[in-house]
Amino acid sequence: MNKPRVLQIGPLSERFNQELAQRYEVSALWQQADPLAFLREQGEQFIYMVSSARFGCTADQLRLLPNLRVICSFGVGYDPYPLELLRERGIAISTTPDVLNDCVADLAMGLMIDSARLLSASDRFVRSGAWNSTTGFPLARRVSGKRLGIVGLGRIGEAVAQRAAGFSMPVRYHNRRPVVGSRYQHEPDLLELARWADFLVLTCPGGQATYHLIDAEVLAALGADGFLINVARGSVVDESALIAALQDRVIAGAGLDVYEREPQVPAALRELDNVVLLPHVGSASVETRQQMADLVLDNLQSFIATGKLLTPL
Ligand code: 8YV
Repeated sequence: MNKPRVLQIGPLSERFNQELAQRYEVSALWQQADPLAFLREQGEQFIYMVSSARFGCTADQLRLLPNLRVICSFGVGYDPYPLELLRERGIAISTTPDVLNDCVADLAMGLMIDSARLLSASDRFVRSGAWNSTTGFPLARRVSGKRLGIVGLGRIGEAVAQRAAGFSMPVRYHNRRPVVGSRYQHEPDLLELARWADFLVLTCPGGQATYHLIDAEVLAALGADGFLINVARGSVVDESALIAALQDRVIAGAGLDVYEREPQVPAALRELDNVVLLPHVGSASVETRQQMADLVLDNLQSFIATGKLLTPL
C-alpha cells in the first residue's frame, strides 16, 4: 500500500525526520530549490502537513495547498500560523500542549534565580580569574518569599505558580479574564500587577493580542527592584524599551529565553550585565522534545485513521 504523502515545512530533530519518513512519503519543503514553485506543481496532492511553532506556514503556501486538511505542529505556540485562514478553510491544527509545561516552568524558575542571584555572572567571574582573596562577588537579591506576577496563567503559568509555592512566593496573575476556579488572585490591570510584583513572568501566547504588551510603562511600574522573565514570545515585549530600561536601571534585571527577531539578539542587549540570555531553550530537554515529537506523530496518525486530532488547538 502507498504511504500517505506528508508535506514537512522545516527540519525537526534527525530522529523525528527519520521516523516521519519511515511512516510517510515526506516532501521536505525547505530542501526544495524553489519551495513555492514546488507547491505550484505538487501542492494539490497534499492533505497532511507537519510544521512547528518556529516555522509555521504562510498564507501564500496555503493558497497552493487546496486539499490540505490538517497541520500537525511541533510546539505549543501558534503565532506563526494564519489562524483566520485556517478557520475559513476548515483546516485542523494540533499543537503539543502539556508535555512541555514542566520544562518551560523549570526554565522560568531557573531564569528567576539566575537573574536575581547572578548565577551566570558569578560563573563568568570565577572563570575570568577575578576571584581572589580581596575581591569577592557583589551581593545579589533574594528569590524566596518575593512576589511573583504571572502574565498569562495558562498551563505553563500554572506550573510556574506551583513551583513558586516551594519558594514561599505569593502569586498573582494578569489574564484578560479571570481563570475560573484558580486559587491565585486575578489582577485585571497589568500595571497594577507590575507595581506589586518583584518578578514579572511572561507565559502568555504570542501574536497580535499580546504584541508589545510589556512596554516602557509596564517596565517603569515593575521598578528598580523588579525582574522581567520572558519564556513566552519575544513579540510580547517591546525590546527597545526593555534595553533602555535595563541600561537605565529602571528595572533590576531580566531573564530572557525569547527575542523579537530570533536568532538575532541585539548587541545592546548582549553588552548588558543585568540580563541573562538564553537561546530559546524552554522545551529543549531530551525527554520533553521526545514527547513533543511523539505527540506530533500520534496526532498525524490519529487524524489519518479517524479524522480526529488528539490535541487540537
Ligand atoms: C520550541 C516553543 O522551541 O512550543 C513552543 O511554542 O517555542 C518551543 O517549545 C519550538 O516549538 C521549536 O519549534
